[in-house]
This record gives sequence, structure tokens and C-alpha cells, in this order.
Amino acid sequence: MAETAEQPNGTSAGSADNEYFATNPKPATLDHQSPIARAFINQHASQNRKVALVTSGGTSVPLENQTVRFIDNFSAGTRGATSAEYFLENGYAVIFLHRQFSLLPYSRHFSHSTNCFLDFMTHDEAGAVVVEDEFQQQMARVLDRYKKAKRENALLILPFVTVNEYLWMLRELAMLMQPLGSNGLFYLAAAVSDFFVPAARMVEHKIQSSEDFYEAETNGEDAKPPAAHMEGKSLVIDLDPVPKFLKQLVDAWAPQSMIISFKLETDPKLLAKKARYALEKYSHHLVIGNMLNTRKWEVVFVSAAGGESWIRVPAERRTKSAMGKDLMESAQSQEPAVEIESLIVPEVAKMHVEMIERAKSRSR
Ligand code: PAZ
Repeated sequence: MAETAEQPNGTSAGSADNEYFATNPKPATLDHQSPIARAFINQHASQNRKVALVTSGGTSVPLENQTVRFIDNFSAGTRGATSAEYFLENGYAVIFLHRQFSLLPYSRHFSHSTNCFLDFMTHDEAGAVVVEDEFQQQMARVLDRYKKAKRENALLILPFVTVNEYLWMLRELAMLMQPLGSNGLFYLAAAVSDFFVPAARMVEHKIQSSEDFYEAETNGEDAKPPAAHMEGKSLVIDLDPVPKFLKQLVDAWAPQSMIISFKLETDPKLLAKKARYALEKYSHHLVIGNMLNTRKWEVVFVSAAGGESWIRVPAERRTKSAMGKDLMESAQSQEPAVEIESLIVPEVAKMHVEMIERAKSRSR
């Protein structure tokens, strides 16, 4: 559900935004998370440090208030968690707004199902649990970077689950980041649902699939039926479009920050075209386009200043067995030898410095 329907009946993003937050409940965790984020941002603002908000993972769309069933967006959180590490290496403080239980910076190296941390451990002669000799160096490198980020309080990890939580958090963090001015950067790698169940059309209880138990929940005679309901033996799901928040982010919530969005496609013919379309529509700084099957090997940068340029894992750094194979074929079965985020993030950081310089010279 990465693509979004247009706003119905020509409503502007601004009014849709106000309507959205007036009618969809503030998450219970926001009041707790907001002061933590404020303190983190203020610390780095006072040190004149650049702060990147990295969003990561998919957003879920619950079908019931007491949620048993939900619709989800594809994303493991690899792009976001990996990029967060490279932003930290490039001197940024990072707010990592991620889907709960998706991959995290640093621990991602040892948490994937094929990378279970227990496989890195053994017992020494005295019976103590230690890291296997062959993994010592690799683990020490990750550990050092993780400890440095902690020592400097440079990484703030905040979770979301639903698209509603994501949107409230994004707005809150954007407002809190305003004092950073052009030192703020938004790197929106999360796969955000384009459709959702509005609070007013959400049923309370688990939708019963058996006609013997199903009782339609209604909100009064004139109201539209619940977004998810049974019609005979079929479950009918009728979702509303999520308002276009990128416009609000660019124009109102974070007008001085650098804003980078991602575009995921499966049809290669559409990728650059859709990325350009998004750039023109929202007038932000950069769209990074990627294809589902090749996203770890190549991405396309689309920006007003730089046009269209591809970043690719160099051919000699594709895995050995991938050499000589078609990119798509190798992408389905291999991991690249170099993380493409190690090429993406320095490029983004360079563009950000140029943007900051331009902002400074304008204000002189
Ligand atoms: O999390 P992951 O590494 O599995 O996938 C990353 C991604 C493809 C979700 C991301 O690069 C992306 O394109 N996000 C935006 C998706 C969209 O809404 O178009």
C-alpha cells in the first residue's frame, strides 16, 4: 500500500491534516515520549549538532479497536536501521522512529533470523559465555560504535506500531525539531500506509467470521458502516486515504529542515517517473527511489538540483556468486558485500551541508 489515492474532493493537505488530528486519537504514549525527544533535541541543538530523524519499518492499520486483525506494509527496517548507523558515523545525532520489533541500529547485526546472536557465542574453558574467536573483531567493531553512540547520547530510539501512532509522532517530532533550523534532516524510509481505518469507522471487537456470531456494530442509522464488516461470508474492507502529510511537513511542520522521502516501486518503468512526480508535488529536497527486488543494490536520487542519478553497489563488491548474474536474479538470493546505505548516507550528508551553507548565506 505504498501508493496513495489523491485527496478526495480537492481538500487541501492543510485542512485534511487538521481534520485528521481532530478525529483520530492521540496515542497514549505521546505525552511520555515527547519530553524525552525534546530533551534529546535541545541537547544537540545547544551543541550545534545536526540531527537526523530516520523513520523505519512498516505501519500497521488495525481493523478493530481491540486489535486482532490488521493490514501491514512491507518493510523489515533494514534501510532505516542501517542508515541510522551511517548517519551516526557521519556526525549526526539520530532519532530513530521505527516500527516496534523491526530491525534496530547495531543490534541488527545479530538479531536477524539467519543471524541469531546465540550463533556468535560459545563457552570458554571456565564455562563463561564468550564471543567465538572468529567473530571477535566484527563484534568489537559494532560494539565500539554502539557504545560511542550511547556515551554521546546520540541515538534516541522511539517505537510506533500503527499508522496513527506514526503520524502523531512525526508531527510532534517535526515541531520539536524546529529550533534546529537547517541542522534538522528528515529521512523518511518507513513504509507508510496510504489507506487507513478512521477512528469513527473502527469497530470495537474482533470481527466474527461466522454468520452465527456476527453482529454488525453501528454508529447510528445515518453513519457509514464500519470500515471492516461482514457481508454474508465475505469480509469487506473499505479504507479511507491517509492525508498527504509530506506537504504539511515541508510547508508547515519543518520548513527549514532538509526533507528526504523514499519511493518504493515494483515496476521499473514507473520508478523514476513517480519519484519526480513526488518531488514536484511536495517541493522537498530529495526523493530516493528503489525497487523492491533490487533495493540493496541500487537506488536512484531524484532532486531539483541534481536531476536523476543512480547509486549502485560497485559490481566487484556484489557477492562472488552474484558476479556475472543478472542483478535481479542475484538480488533475490544474495546479500551485497557492501551496504548501499554506506554510499547513500554520505551523499545525503553532503547535500545537507550544501543546503546549510545556502541557508547561512541567505541569512547574512
Ligand atoms: O525496510 P527495508 O529495508 O526492508 O525496506 C526499505 C523500504 C523499501 C521500505 C524503503 O527503502 C522505502 O522505499 N520506503 C518508502 C516506501 C514507500 O512508501 O514508498
